[in-house]
Amino acid sequence: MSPAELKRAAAARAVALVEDGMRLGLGTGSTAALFVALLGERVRAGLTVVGVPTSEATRMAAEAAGIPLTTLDATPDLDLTIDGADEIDPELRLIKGGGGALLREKIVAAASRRMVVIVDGAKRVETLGRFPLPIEVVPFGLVATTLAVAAAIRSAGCAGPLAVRKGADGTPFVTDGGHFILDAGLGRIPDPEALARALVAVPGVVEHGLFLGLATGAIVAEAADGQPRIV
Ligand code: ABF
Repeated sequence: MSPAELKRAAAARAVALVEDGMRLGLGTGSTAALFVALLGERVRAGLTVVGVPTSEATRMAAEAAGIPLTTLDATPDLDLTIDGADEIDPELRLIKGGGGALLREKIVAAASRRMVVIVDGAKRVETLGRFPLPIEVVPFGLVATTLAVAAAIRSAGCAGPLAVRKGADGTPFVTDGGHFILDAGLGRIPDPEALARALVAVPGVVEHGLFLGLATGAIVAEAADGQPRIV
């Protein structure tokens, strides 16, 4: 059973959570894209919802799927956000931002009464950190900010390489907000809350990919006897 099949199973289960009239946060990434496509089918069959996309990519996908969209300014109070993740631990703490959309994803998740994460079982970890932690920073003063981020990481008991994310053309990847991303290969984050506090204290850090206390539920699809099983 491929990761794509498992992602689709998780996305399908999430679509069943959507009720008529809901204001939805629409996540980013391949799993969230499957959710958007399936939600579009229900909208075309008569479901009434309105969505706030977490990225330009998701905005385009939702428009193509026929999902009515609004902005967070017009609809600042959302009922439910469905989004993917790069890692999830047993306390529903997440690493997100592998797709580069962590800033809008976090703003939208924080504006939602519920945030349900959709992932395949490979994303489940006991301790966060195997996936490099994305840290969004302003381009101004990049070297100074990188040094300060490295010190913050050490202060939280973590260690590992820190690299500016590059695009396919070798230039820095630029987020929807016009920022750069530092990817921190930490291996293990023993105290995510301490690391989050240390990172937000660094001038130049816009946001980081630790989503703590935001997810209210998770739909994890694992393979069991060749069939997806939701746990
Ligand atoms: C977004 O997409 C990101 O926060 C996360 O980095 C990524 C997960 O991607 P996928 O669903 O493609 O594995 O949710």
